[in-house]
Amino acid sequence: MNSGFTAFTSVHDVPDLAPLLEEALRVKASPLAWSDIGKHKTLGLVFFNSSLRTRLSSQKAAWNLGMHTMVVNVGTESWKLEMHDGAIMDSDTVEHVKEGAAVIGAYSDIIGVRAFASLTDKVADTSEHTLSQFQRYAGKPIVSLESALRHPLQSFADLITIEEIRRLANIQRRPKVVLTWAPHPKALPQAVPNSFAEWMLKADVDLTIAHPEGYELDEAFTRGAVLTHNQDEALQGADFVYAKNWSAFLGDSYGRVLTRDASWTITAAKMRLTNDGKFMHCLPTRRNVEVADEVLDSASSLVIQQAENRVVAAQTVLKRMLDK
Ligand code: SN0
Repeated sequence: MNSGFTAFTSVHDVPDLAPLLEEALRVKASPLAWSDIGKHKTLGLVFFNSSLRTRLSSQKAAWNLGMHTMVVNVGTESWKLEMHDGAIMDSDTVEHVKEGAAVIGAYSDIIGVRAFASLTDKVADTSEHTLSQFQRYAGKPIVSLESALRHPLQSFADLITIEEIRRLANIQRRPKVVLTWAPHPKALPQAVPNSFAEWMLKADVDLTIAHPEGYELDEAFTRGAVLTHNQDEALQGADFVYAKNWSAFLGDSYGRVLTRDASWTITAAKMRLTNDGKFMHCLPTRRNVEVADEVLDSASSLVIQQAENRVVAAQTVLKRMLDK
């Protein structure tokens, strides 16, 4: 028996991971087996930030279920939304989220929202301000398409990918999964690593997180993982290497780039430290900064499979919401 979702914004919305994972594998095996359940329903997709995989995979997932989709890019092709209650709107924001979200809600049965961390306003970011304003005012179930703190559809797709490889390689023990910080020219959010950690810590794997000093994530997401500043040590025996850049989280360093240390780039030599490990990244990635061509272009890279599984993850979540 499925338990339907009324929201999907974190792993905490999932009562039990194992049946969800099984359901995803069924969806992947027969993507068009439920092509009627979304008939005459509309998925509204709201983007405050750029997207390639999320934008396309959410639409594809909805179409596989018979749903219609509407996409709006806030600020560039819709009015710039005011997010703060009580604001005096005499500047550049044109429409308040109270109306904006309610209108999108009136046109949609389910709403996906992408709203990255600002990386400048830590209070707003850690309270998931944009996502929660949508939850408050849209009046319809919300799916996170990456919020300030999390990217649950990505983490779910990552879990599906790991499970597929685990079965294929017939790994009976708990696989060793290493999440490693990698260098990047820009300050990026912590959402992907937070979320990946949160999902892996609930899954049947052992998680190690490696990052340079100063890049500690919020321990609410990482408690229970092995934490280290030594990447080489972390990579020993790894079955999966998940590389991702993030900016600093702690204290006054919030949102800052503290180092671009190239010795943290994932190279073929680094991969040789692993247990014939597979390379993972959520994409987009900066080639030869986060990860060397030789790794991305090798047979050990799972990045395209992860991206394919974004459709499966989104479709499984939408299916559960429609089942409700
Ligand atoms: C986003 C992030 O959260 O890190 C989305 C990842 C799914 N990534 C970026 O914004 C990359 C931007 C860049 O310039 O490389």
